[in-house]
Amino acid sequence: MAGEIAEIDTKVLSDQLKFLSEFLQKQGLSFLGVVSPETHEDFEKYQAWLVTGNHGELKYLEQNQKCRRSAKEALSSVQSVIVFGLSYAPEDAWPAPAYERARVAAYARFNDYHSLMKSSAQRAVTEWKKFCKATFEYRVVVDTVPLLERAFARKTGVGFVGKNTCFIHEERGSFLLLGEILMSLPFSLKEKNSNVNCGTCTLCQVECPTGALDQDYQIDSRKCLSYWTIEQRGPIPEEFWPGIGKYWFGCDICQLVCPFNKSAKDNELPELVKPKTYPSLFEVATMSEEEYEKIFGGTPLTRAKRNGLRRNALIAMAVNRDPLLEKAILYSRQDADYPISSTLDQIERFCSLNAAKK
Ligand code: B12
Ligand code: SF4
Ligand code: SF4
Repeated sequence: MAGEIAEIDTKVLSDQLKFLSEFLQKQGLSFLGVVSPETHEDFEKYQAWLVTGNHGELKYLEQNQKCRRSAKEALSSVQSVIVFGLSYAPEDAWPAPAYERARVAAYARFNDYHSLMKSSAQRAVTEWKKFCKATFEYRVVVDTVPLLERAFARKTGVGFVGKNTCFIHEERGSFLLLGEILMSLPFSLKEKNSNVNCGTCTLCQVECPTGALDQDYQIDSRKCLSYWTIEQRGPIPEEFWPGIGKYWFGCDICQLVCPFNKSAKDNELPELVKPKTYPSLFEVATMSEEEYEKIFGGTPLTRAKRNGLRRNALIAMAVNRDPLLEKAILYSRQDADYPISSTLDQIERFCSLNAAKK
């Protein structure tokens, strides 16, 4: 097979790439660029970040380091990494209007993006394969293989990594989920650095409610609301509760305040992104296993599991002084597995402290 690949003319390959990008577009995805499988300086930054303990309990970030250094670990024949994205810019504004209840992060308001993006990219490659008639090996990756996805996106040169650590497309902003097609075809690589950057702006650092972005270009996951409300299974320290009153699953604040996302709001969501509406915090806090499956099955919220969502909803209710909180506590006491029981104890303390402050 290697022989067949070598015989394909470079000019032909570059034309082919144009068609592949069109096939991706037809599937609602944007083509960002083609880069090499190695991550070089990004890998060094990642290693330095690990040493500081910024990943907290996310032990999986310590594993599979070789893969984060080179995508060859995921597909040994890989010669090119095709980077694509799915835009999902929400209509949201920040600060949120006073009457608004706690939010779910924008990426989680539609069905799980991993399978959505993976199947769309897979369809694009299948269609393109029929058209180009070349023989090659490939693998579609959306967060399913431990790659440094932002590093590949950055190397395309169509955007940069901001102080909020997100990959920001120069024109489309950062509400862009990333995916890659690892390919054995030797497309000509178009790596470059974007000329655009954050400059003197520090809005994301100032507005982050927990100080997670205090160090330029580095996140302290242990302080990020997204880490606590999505990834962590245990009780959430009370110092982070005010933020959970605004976002009970994930957090978009450091993106909503970013000037590069102002024009991105005009993006049209691709047809495959169908926004969902979720029930009230009371319903989430008191939902049964069956209700959980019915409401949240197939959405990114399952990452936090049923008890993680119940925990988050109870906290958001306590912070926002929801009139149904007492009723929710009564229900929750009857089904108070880890971490609900500790969360209920915390709520008791939190409410009596707040009552004393009045
Ligand atoms: C672990 C993880 C998290 C953790 C840690 C976040 C983090 N910043 O690392 C937590 C739970 C906190 C998290 C939160 C979120 N996440 Co997350 N997360 C991941 C995951 C699985 C791994 C990230 C990782 O390896 N981190 C380690 C750090 C060190 O690496 P890095 O952030 O990729 O940065 C590298 C490069 O950008 C580069 N770099 C950074 N700055 C600079 C500067 C220069 C000059 C150079 C040369 C290089 C460079 O060096 C770094 C090391 O290689 C990725 C998927 C993936 N496989 O990449 C998604 C991913 C990063 N998450 C994503 C999203 C959407 C989010 C949230 C917005 C979700 C939400 N709404 O709540 C928040 C955003 C919080 C934030 N400000 O980052 C998207 C980001 C898309 C984008 N446009 O950037 C990703 C890529 C998933 C995807 N497939 O789309 N996430
Ligand atoms: S997602 Fe929220 S908590 Fe996390 S760094 Fe951004 S603003 Fe801070
Ligand atoms: S808010 Fe400002 S500092 Fe933060 S990522 Fe956007 S441009 Fe950079």
